Amino acid sequence: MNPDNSRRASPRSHPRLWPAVAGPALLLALSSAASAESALANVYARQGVDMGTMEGFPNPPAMVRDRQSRPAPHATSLNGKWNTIIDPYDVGYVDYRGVSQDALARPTRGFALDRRQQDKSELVEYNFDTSPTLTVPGDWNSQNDRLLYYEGALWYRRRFDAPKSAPGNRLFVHFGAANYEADVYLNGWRLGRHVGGFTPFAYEITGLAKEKDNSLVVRVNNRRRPEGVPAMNTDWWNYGGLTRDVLLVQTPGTFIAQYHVGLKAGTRDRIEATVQLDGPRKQQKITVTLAGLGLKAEARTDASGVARIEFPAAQIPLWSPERPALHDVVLSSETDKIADRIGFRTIETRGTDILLNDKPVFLRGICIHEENPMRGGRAYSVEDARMLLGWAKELNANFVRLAHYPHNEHMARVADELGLMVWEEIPVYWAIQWENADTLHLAQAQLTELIARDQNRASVVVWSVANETPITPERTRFLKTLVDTARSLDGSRLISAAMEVHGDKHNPDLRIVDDPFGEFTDLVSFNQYIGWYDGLPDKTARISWSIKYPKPVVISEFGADALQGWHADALTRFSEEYQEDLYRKTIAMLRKIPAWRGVTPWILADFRSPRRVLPNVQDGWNRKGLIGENGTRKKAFAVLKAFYDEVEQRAVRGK
Ligand code: GCB
Repeated sequence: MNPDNSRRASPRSHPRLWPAVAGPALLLALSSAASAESALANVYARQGVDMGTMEGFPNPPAMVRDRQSRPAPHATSLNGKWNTIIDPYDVGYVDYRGVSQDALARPTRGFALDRRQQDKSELVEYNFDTSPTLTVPGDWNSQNDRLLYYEGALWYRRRFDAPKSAPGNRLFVHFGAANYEADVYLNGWRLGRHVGGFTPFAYEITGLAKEKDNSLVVRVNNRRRPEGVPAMNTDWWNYGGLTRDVLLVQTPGTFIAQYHVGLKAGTRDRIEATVQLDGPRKQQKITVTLAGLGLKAEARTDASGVARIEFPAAQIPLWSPERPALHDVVLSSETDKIADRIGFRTIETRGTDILLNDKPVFLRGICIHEENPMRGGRAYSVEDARMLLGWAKELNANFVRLAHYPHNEHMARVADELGLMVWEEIPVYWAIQWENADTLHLAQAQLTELIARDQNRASVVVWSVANETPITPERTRFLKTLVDTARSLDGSRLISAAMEVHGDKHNPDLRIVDDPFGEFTDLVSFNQYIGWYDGLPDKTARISWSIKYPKPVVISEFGADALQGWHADALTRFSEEYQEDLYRKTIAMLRKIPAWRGVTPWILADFRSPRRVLPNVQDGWNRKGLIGENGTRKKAFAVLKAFYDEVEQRAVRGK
């Protein structure tokens, strides 16, 4: 495997910034007479890719902000119906000897060509025009019964006319996410491959796109693979497809490719902004304006297109769950302008406390999968985000853990608005090839892309690098590299991982947390299932804890399956009463941990998992939700809400 994302500029080249758009930019007007070939050659040259030898090393995706910061007319949606071909044998990609030519810059065969039969004698054994459609964004599994369990290649094709554009503008195709791997082609030219199912990527198509009837073809492959991130085994559905928005994004010739605006480290009254330009006019004047606060500052970008601007911002209303203050921020260069709404806050730990804006806070949390149980399938829209996070607010949560992979960008934006702190995570889950350098690069790429996307969201307070991983030196080395990556990109958030609890040979009621990786995290977070996988709920009363690190303890999971609407006594597995009793007893158990500073029970709503096969109870669903698949709250919902109300009241009373 060669995750091409790993070839992007080293995150260290821009500390606290983002992966750079590689190479010197070369401007190509849409209207220019440049041939597609030279246009593509120029795009590749910019990215240091040799077209002749690109097999296995497709070009790294470009970095361009999506619709959130570049609204219409700069962004045009390619959402909607796409023609699709299901391709379990990969016939659109490899020949009968198993050799692929499609990885070349100009494939000579295969579905990438989107060929239409020219005369009645020509043999063309596929036809996108007459193939069925799927809706984008959307996973394929929940759109067609035949695809419910499908894992393999599926081809998408969409034809479009290029948007009207001023001369000198550049054009990108931007994907919110494609699970798991995407090969992207425009008009028969290969743009590149992106690996990793939950983070955005974009390719430049300046000069390649025609005025009319462009053919955009994407081969998406969600086959699980041992060297992948995640790897073979997960407790969630492997939804495939173009699961998030697809957009055409137009930018000026030199544009703001990335930016970060936040409080300067260690201060409460200074703002620091970093801006990176991409394009030929690297040196420009940059202005940062927060009109609502009467603030404006200027600086010039250096020869690499980067400007750092720092300015005083006394008495700025800070962001918190109680008052989620967001401020209009406009960043302008001489050629470009971007608007965002940004909150300012601090998050840190002191001893065993978590401090938000210098005040101790208890994380009243809940875990969430990116799934809309009522519609079925992956959640992707702002409405989905409002529903899921609205349920969390109803629990009186102030914190959500977006498990187990980066969720869509709406989640953090809606959390910004609603006042929910967020834990974001990459799918380094259970068993990963800890000694495989490509696997590590892929995990780093996903982390880097996530941080690049969400670094301006005040709601995001935790980057988590793993879930339930085994204690071995190779694993610890792997995860330590991810911590270093996260800290080098963003020193303003807490780093964590959901670790595991271990037993003691001599004392069956002792639970130990002493994972050596805990040395490198800011929180001691661990999943524990006493009363479900480990004994019955009564056991919780006998447990004592040995937690090695004097850091804030955040329980990242506990829970029990309950089939919504099934009532029995509290010892009957899968009944609502069992789950309710377990929640009561677990909360009582956790109260005895002196450094306990937060919890995210597993989980907000029932979600699909192929591991969960018990007929009439699970039927392919993990039932640990506090809300059933039809949206009905289970009894344990009220138990957790009552606890959160109590914690909130105590905080208000200052106890
Ligand atoms: C865990 C995993 C989570 C599972 C959950 C369960 O520890 O982190 O992904 O879904 O347990 O339900 O067993």
